[in-house]
Amino acid sequence: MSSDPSSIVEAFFRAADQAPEKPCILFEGITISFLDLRQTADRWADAFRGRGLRRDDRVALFLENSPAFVAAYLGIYLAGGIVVLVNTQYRQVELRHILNDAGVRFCITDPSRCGELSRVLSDLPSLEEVIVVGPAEASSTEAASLTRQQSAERFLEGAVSRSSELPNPDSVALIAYTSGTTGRSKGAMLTHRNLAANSLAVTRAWRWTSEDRLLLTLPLFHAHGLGVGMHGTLLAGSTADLRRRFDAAEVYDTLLKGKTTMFFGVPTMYSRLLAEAHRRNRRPAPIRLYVSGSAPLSAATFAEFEQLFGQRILERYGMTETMMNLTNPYDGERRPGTVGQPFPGQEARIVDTRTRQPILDESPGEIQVRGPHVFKGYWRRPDATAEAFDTEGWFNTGDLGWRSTDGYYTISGRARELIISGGYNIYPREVEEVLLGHPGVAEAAVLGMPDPDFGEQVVAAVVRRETRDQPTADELIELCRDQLASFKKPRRIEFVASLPRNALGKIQKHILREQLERQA
Ligand code: MLC
Ligand code: AMP
Repeated sequence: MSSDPSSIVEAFFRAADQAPEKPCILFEGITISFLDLRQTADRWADAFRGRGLRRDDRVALFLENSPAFVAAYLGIYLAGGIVVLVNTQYRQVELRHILNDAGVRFCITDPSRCGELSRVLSDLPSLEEVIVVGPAEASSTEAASLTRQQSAERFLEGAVSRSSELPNPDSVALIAYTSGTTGRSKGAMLTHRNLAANSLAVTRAWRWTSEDRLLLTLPLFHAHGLGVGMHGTLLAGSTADLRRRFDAAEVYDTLLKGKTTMFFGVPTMYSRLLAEAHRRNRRPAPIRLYVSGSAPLSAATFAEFEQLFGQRILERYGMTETMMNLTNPYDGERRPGTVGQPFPGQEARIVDTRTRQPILDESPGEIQVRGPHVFKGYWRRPDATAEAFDTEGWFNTGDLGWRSTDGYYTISGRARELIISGGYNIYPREVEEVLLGHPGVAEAAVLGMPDPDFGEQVVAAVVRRETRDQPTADELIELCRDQLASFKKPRRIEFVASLPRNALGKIQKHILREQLERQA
């Protein structure tokens, strides 16, 4: 028996050697075999080497889902580079921070994102070249606003598919930005070994085989779509039916066709699939596995899904720094409201939030995790890295929860201020800073309130200055949309006379929450 692969690239090569002609990605009527993907990835690597990419240089993927995303992703690894993932909804504030903080040399993007990039290009001294993936005509018009750009076609011209060395397992593979509780978001560094170890644990736990066909509508720029969906596909040698984005009606139609064996989604996707089921009179036949994660799945959604789709969703819990941590069992009881137990080869425990000592089952505390999947630290942030780890290598997740006597973990809240809307994370501070940038805003506080579609929604309480041109709610929402990803904009803005503060002047968000609930 061969040893476990120590990188996703190695796992992918094994799968490609074993079944080169097997479909790896299905996308908009095109079938990409494992061999096709390997050859294109090799060409990306060759092109990067030809452009002088050095080991550990950072390359950003600011790109929609497509086979090119996956080929470029693997190509960067093969050329020895580090991938920086960028949410395609990010706008100037996030782009400026991430691309500069990571010191990105190359950025791969789509034509429709060139406009946003051109707004910040002059503030990105390390960025040498933007590579635009897409139809040549679209690329040339949209990209005209960018000076340092060329099309992917030109970039790959003359590049050949020569073999490359496998990545060093302990080198950083990926920088994924997360957790900006204080100040700006931090880059979590995951090594090739971290990614492979986690994907192995996931594929084993969920009995993923080369026979599976995953319907993949999650964005590839986050842990869920990439680390779970795409890595699992490459490692298991299975097939991903990849979509540009999630659309409930399309997903429903695909499920009706009966070829899908797995679907992974955030809870918003499941509640939209339920709404779709109510509009239809046919139900899809059960598939092998439905998985939910990235945000809490309500017991009501779990129950209704079981009733209408005849299946119990498997809920699991993960985060950018660690990929997947806890999972309900494949064979045993999938218990609603819980996230199950550690994946094979990984550990978890609950500690007291003050003493950081392990505590008894059924008592609430902070979840800590440990294992080969846990990241190496935050990029150029030794202070934050030191703070994130406890003694003996336990990582403090910042999530609160408890463990039942029979070993099931339940997440009960978060130790850090974080809003999760439709599976996307929003740090209140980031939105508050943009609001405070308006000359008519004296004070701002942002918090998450319940939302029927997204789980939580962004709500802002704003104290206006006594000026003549006082901003309206719409103007402030527009300001946020202009500076930040649109999903971070407040859905509701309440103008208040003052914010509740304690004796030390700190805003008391729990009191504010009660006020806003009364006003809603
Ligand atoms: C989109 N919009 C959102 C939103 N998604 N608003 C709040 N929260 C969200 N999650 C807004 C857009 O800004 C836009 O606003 C409008 O909705 C329509 O945009 P859209 O792109 O058409 O939205 P839609 O397709 O409906 O997107 C919903 C969604 C998407 C649920 C399909 O949000 C999504 O793919 N979420 C998955 C996120 C994910 O992969 N998370 C995993 C992170 S990893 P306007 O005003 O501009 O029109 C992680 C670790 C782990 O957490 O455990 O997995
Ligand atoms: P991110 O930083 O984007 O990786 O988001 C990770 C966070 O999402 C975790 O720290 C949790 O707070 C949350 N999360 C992920 N999965 C679940 C889940 N199944 N239930 C509740 N929260 C979850």
